[in-house]
Amino acid sequence: MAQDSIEIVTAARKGDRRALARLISIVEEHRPAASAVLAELFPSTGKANVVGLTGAPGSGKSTLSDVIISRMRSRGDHVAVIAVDPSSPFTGGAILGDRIRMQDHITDPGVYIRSMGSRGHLGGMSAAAPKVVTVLDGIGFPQILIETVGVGQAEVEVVGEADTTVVVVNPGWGDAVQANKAGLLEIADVFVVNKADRPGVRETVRDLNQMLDLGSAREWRPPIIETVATKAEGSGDLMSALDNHRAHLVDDGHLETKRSQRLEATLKSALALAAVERMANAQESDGYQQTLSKVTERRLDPWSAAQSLVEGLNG
Ligand SMILES: Nc1nc2c(ncn2[C@@H]2O[C@H](COP(=O)(O)OP(=O)(O)O)[C@@H](O)[C@H]2O)c(=O)[nH]1
Ligand SMILES: [Mg+2]
Repeated sequence: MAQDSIEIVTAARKGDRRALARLISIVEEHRPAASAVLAELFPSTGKANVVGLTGAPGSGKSTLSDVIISRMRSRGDHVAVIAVDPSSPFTGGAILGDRIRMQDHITDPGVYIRSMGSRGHLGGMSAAAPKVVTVLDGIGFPQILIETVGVGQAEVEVVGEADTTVVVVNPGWGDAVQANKAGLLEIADVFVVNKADRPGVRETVRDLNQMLDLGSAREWRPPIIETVATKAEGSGDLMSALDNHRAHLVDDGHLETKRSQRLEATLKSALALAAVERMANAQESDGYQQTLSKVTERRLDPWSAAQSLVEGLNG
């Protein structure tokens, strides 16, 4: 088993995309081979630049991802994309105007796109995301993009895996306010006002600036970039903003701190999950039925019963 999974890792490192897809499924679905895969890959992680994009459905995240992919590819970098957005064209659901360009990327061996369902993972998507990032980083992708809808807490947490978080809003009354309410203001490293070909750009930029002024002082003030993703307008500014944020993180040692904190958070949630799994095993132990009978017969209280079952596991 372990040997098999190491062979899959080796194949994936050589560029075998089917092997990579298998690795991701293994860790996502928490299959028995997951431990060996993660143990093998983890030591080579910490090299990728991870960029998260979040914002309301339809704000243009996928179109922007497409633009960013093109820019990164023209620099020669390989790019992996994790699309958590259920409305994403990457999922093959919606067929959008940018389909043709997207197909270019799909056939580009330097781009790997993987969609992640928001259900069906043990511990939820936020537990699966760090593992998927570990696989992509460990395989050697220098650039990882995570696209997610900025609505639910879980989705926002997934973006927490990113070194740089881009929050996408659109021009129009109240969009910036909505983003603020969804908790996106605090997590933004870069704001993008996409669809800048539409009216209301100035107002939206002003709203964002006002909200940033009202917030607590930060070492990094998120720049506000205007883009028309469908025409790749503003893509140069966006790439500069991403580079500047990256440089800020690296220069002042923030990247190390951020990553250490993220690893601690991952350890804590992995620990909680491991505990839950272990406790679930307790329900299958020999003593469980006996203990349950004692509880239903009111000979033993449920709290002491739980305690003794947990103690029974140690050994
Ligand atoms: N007018 C205009 N439309 C855009 C722009 N960017 C994206 N769109 C369109 O907005 C729609 C949603 O874009 P998509 O990237 O799928 O949004 P997502 O749901 O956030 O990923 C698509 O029809 C895009 O073609 C833009 O800058 N201007
Ligand atoms: Mg999308």
